Parts: sequence; structure tokens; C-alpha cells
Amino acid sequence: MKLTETDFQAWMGSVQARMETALSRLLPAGQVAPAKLHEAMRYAVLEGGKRVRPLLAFAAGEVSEAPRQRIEVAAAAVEMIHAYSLVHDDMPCMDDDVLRRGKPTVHVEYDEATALLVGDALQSLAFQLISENRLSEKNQLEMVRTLAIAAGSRGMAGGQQIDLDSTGSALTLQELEFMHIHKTGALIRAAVLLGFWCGEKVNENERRHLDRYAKAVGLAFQVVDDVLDADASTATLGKTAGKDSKQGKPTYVSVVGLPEARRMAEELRGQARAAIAGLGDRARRLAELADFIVLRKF
Ligand code: GRG
Repeated sequence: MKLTETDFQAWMGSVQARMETALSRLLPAGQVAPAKLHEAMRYAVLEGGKRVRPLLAFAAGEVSEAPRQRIEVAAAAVEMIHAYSLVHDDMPCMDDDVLRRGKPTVHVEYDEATALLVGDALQSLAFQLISENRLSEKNQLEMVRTLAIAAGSRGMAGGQQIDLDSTGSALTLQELEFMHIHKTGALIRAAVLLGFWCGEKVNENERRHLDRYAKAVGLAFQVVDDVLDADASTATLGKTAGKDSKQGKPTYVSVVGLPEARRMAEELRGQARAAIAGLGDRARRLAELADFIVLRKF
């Protein structure tokens, strides 16, 4: 039986396709010197991933009626930071993994030094993109600042440090949450806020609602990631499954157990939806994305 594509799936497919084209255009061509680095950057970013952060940026842009040409640049910048984090996370000095997005990781396909440079160069390119394109009359500097904080020691990089230090030790639920708010949640929040700020119809009250939504969705994303790591196969995930427990990493599943982790994800989905309930139909895609993030199987 052929399943009918829902309106949400069609929207998601169109954003994903648009992002593939935008990312390909915004990355240096593979033939441009230094060709090895540029090819490896393209390998790390293109043809892979769910593009959850760009989807969130596009959905948040609908709330402020942001032009899509602006959102795609902001979303590309966030996705490049995300891709850099995956490349570095997979390196032998961190998680030491050989499979990502169904392909050999960058240090396996190329080499370690190139993987390091791919991450460095993607991070720089992200900031180049959001500073040199005209993304907003009022909020451009705030966008640069928000992305910088989200990626840095008070965001993703800091969360990664806590993650590395916590391997083999028991964390409380509160400590685990603190780690994930930084490691995963900060960039998800940045994706939502940057998408929103690409529009001119922005107000502080709506930003606060989106912020609450982003925090709930960011945590939900991680809880579900932990559930899938314990529950899904490597083939389905396109990355090594079951690795967290093998490496002795504290996860929501190890700290509260699988049924409670599933219940928490469901509760966070409710919190995310409640945070934007007052925004009406402009927030429809955000609500659908909260469902997608919690109910996904990969
Ligand atoms: C190296 C500074 C630095 C940070 C790394 C994000 C991160 C921090 C590491 C990734 C490791 C990991 C499995 C984190 C859990 C949540 C997560 C970010 C999963 C991967 O994101 P998805 O599912 O990946 O959006 P795709 O491939 O779909 O883009």
C-alpha cells in the first residue's frame, strides 16, 4: 500500500531540498584550492542528516513572516556549526566513531588533520555567512552573538566538555539536563531564534514563547536521541547504535530508565506545544516539528 504524503511531510521535503541547494551554493566548490579541504567540507555537510535545525529555523521564520532567502542563509550557518560539531565529535580524541549519516566519518574518509580543519573552516564560514548577508534590519548583530554563545564554551563546546568529563561517572538527572541544555539544546535554540529574527515582525513577547518552545524541543531531542541509541539499529540511525552505554556515558535511559525517558519526551512535547499555542496558525510548523522530533524513529 502506498502511504499518502501529509502536508507536513511535503513541507519538510521542500525545506530539506531547498537547504541542500543552498548549502551546496554557500560552500566553496570542491575544485577551488585547497581542493582537499573544500571537498571534505562538502562531504561533511551535503547529502545527509535530517536538517532538523534548518527545519526549526524555517518554521520559526513563519512566525515573523521572514523572507525565505534570508532564513536559508541563517539556517545554513546553524547547519554548518552542527556539521562541524559532528565531525569533531567523531574524531579519535573524542567519541572515536567511524560511521555518520550512513557514511564513513570525515577522519576515516580523509584524515584526522583534515577533519580538524573541516570543523574549523565550517565554523568560520557560518559566521562569515550571517555577517555578510543582509539578514535583518534590527537583529543581525544579535544573531551573530546568539550563534557565537550557542556554539561556544557557554553552549555546545561547553556541553561537550561536560560530556567528555562525565564518561564513566554517574550523573544526577539535573546534571544530565545541564549538560544537554548546553551540548544539544543551545544550537537548537539558536536555530529557532535566528529563523525568527530573519523576519521584521518580531516582538519580545513572541520571542519569549519561542524561547520556551526551543528549550523544551532541545531537551526532547536529546531524550529521544538517547532512547533511539538504546532502542534502534545502526542501519536505521546511520550511526553506531548502543554506543553510549558501551562507552559508559550517562544518558536519560541510564539515569531514569527507558519507560521514564519515553514519558519525559512526551511531557516535553506537550510543553513545547503549550509554549506556542497562543501564536496560532503561524506556529503550526513548529508544533508539527515538536511531534516529528519526539515521534521520529531515526
Ligand atoms: C565537538 C564542540 C563539539 C561538540 C559536539 C553535538 C555534539 C557536540 C556531538 C554530537 C554527538 C551526539 C550524538 C549528540 C547527541 C544529539 C545530536 C546532536 C545528535 C545528532 O544530531 P542529528 O540527529 O543529526 O540532528 P543529523 O545527522 O540528522 O544532522
